[in-house]
Amino acid sequence: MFCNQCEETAKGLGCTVRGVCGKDKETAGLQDVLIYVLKGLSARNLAAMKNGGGNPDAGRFVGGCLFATLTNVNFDPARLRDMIREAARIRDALPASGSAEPDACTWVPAGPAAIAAKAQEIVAARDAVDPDLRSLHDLLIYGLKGIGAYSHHAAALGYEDQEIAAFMQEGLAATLQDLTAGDMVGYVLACGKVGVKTFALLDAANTTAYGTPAITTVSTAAGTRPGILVTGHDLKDLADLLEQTRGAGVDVYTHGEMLPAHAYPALAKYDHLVGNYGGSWPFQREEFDRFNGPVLVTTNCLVPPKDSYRDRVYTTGLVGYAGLKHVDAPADGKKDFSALIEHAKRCEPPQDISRGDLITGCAHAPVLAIADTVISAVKSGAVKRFVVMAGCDGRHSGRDYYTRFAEALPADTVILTAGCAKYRYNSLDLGDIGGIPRVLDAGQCNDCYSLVVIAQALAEAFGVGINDLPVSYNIAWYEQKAVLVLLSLLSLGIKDITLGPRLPAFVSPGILKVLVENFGIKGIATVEEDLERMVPGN
Ligand code: SF4
Ligand code: SF3
Repeated sequence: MFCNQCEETAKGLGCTVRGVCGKDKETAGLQDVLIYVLKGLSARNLAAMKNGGGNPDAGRFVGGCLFATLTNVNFDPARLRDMIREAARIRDALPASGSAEPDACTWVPAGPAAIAAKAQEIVAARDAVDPDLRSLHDLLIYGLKGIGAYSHHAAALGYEDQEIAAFMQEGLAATLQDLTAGDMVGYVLACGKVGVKTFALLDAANTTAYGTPAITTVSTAAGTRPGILVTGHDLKDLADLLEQTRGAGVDVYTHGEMLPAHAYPALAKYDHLVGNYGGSWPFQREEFDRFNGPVLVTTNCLVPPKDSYRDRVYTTGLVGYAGLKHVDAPADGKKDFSALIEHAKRCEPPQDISRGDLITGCAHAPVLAIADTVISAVKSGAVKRFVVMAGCDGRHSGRDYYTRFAEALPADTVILTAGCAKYRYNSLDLGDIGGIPRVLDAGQCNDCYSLVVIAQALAEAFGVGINDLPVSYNIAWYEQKAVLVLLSLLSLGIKDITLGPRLPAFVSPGILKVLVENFGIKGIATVEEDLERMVPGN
């Protein structure tokens, strides 16, 4: 196996024996083969669409499969094998696009041995590719995984966009062609642009379905009734579960990336949505243990469970792990959570691990509603600088850097955040500046879109370019959704982003040089050095 797609990749180079995330060799191979067949499917479908035919639903399928290969989503070989078979079936139902079709368009996943051999071949083929070109291929595929994930969330709420669906397929098919590095740079930048479009689509889907978020204080205390813990990013799963648990005598808690759900009126209206339990995904093994009740994992990040709570974990959607219970989506889309709810009733209430109240819901609408206050605070000098500290959390011990950085920020700075990175500092009690919370949490990682909307509105109000605002970027990444966030920020022309805790292993020295020269991307150094650079004269 070879996998280098996340920040925790072995030795900062690549996982070759077993993933640090827990992904084994077989699963890694199946994910590689799935991507390979998706490339062939995409090439065929694009050719068919050019001729007025094609499969209009293929984009949705491709997006879902890309999502399944994202870090910490699907560890289940049986499910991945089914996806490979289905991808080949969809591909083979499309007309062949000529005699010179690439192998990915025609290769047959005949059985486990053929798939394993293909997986080996895919890994070996990487070595033959120029390192810079390979780096661009990786960057594009990982950005596309982000698009696949976010477009899947939007699709769950009935929001789809043909341009986004077509781009996923164009990007996949591009990696089968003999393109130059220049051409691939074009695709990578286009991926960022389509990323912004995908974020906007998901924002529209979430706010239409669940209302405009409001700045909200969320309790982290444990109640006295049995509970269900919902983690991941899928708001629809939470909404459906809340509806099905009405009057059931159990409480529902959010975990990790589900925290911002409390800010949406159509979700907050349920009295039995009582609070947020625990922190970000890396701490789930301890937190799920102490929760005592069932846990519903709707998306990334799933960590291989401990035996002590394994029977209480339910996966759904694209999340998979052999041996865990899975809640399927039937054809009518109505998931049945009754087994999980009955399970909860038999459990003890959660142990209390509270860490004070948390503030969330500082999305573009509520923040722009107080734009006058924000603008006057900047003009008066009460707020000197904003620091965007969005992105992912992770297990890397060096991530305490983000806690120390947040603590060291001067009292006249405001942190703008989104994603699970915030758990490193959202319980620090950094106070407020004239009523503006010093940690403005826009929501999930996809709500980085809100931060962009806020920055654009500020730039317009001050009549300056986006890079001339008093805003610095100190982004933490872990998985491929964050790769898309980064590409999206670059596509908007945002410069001088600091990225940590380590730079991606898949960025070659040559491509890093391009990123540094054109965009001013830097890795983190020490808190003191970075503070001096990002908040000059602090
Ligand atoms: Fe390794 Fe990350 Fe890939 Fe898992 S997702 S195998 S930890 S690089
Ligand atoms: Fe987190 Fe997995 Fe990236 Fe959505 S839940 S930001 S790491």
